[in-house]
Amino acid sequence: MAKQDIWDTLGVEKPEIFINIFITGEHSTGKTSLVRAFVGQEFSADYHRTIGVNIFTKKLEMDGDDVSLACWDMAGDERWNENRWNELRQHYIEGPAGALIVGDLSRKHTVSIIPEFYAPDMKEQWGETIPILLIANKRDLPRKVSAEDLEECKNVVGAVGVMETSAKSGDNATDAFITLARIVLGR
Ligand SMILES: Nc1nc2c(ncn2[C@@H]2O[C@H](COP(=O)(O)OP(=O)(O)OP(=O)(O)O)[C@@H](O)[C@H]2O)c(=O)[nH]1
Ligand SMILES: [Mg+2]
Repeated sequence: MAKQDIWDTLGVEKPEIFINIFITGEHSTGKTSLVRAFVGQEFSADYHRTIGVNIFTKKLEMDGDDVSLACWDMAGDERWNENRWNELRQHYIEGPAGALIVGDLSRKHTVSIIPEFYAPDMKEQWGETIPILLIANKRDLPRKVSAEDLEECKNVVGAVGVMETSAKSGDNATDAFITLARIVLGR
């Protein structure tokens, strides 16, 4: 397949301000559910694991400007595919302006694996300076990860911040994307 960019793929004209955001993290942490909440789709309790990557776009108004966000929702299971980023690069040229790395507050290993794998992987592939916002999702469930653990994770990773969210209740779900967009745009 020839190289193309996302706007060709979507059949729309490239907007003036647009941002690519990558969403990664272990499988079943709620990445797709968060993006769905952000773009206004209903929460679903069913789990349909993402295969490869899904791209969702959403237009925001920010300080009087139209900003389009392209959210690249990665599959957690793709962690095992060493070639995953190369496969993505073959079809899409631009990398992310920022990343949400998502852990699940009810499953501790999904947070501890962020400094072990997801954050270094993101930096190695796409650059040390890409702002990473840590997301601790499923705050509606009994938590297995303390606020102190999250803060430590944030410091080790050098993340720009950490937010607790619930895609189920909608708590902070949209704010997570807007916060990262504001950081990326310096607004
Ligand atoms: N209670 C609760 N469940 C959630 C929340 N977010 C997602 N879930 C559930 O967790 C499961 C996995 O959600 P997904 O959004 O598919 O997770 P994912 O990270 O995209 O998973 P992969 O695509 O496999 O990487 C689904 O059953 C969701 O309904 C949340 O905030 N609270
Ligand atoms: Mg998914």
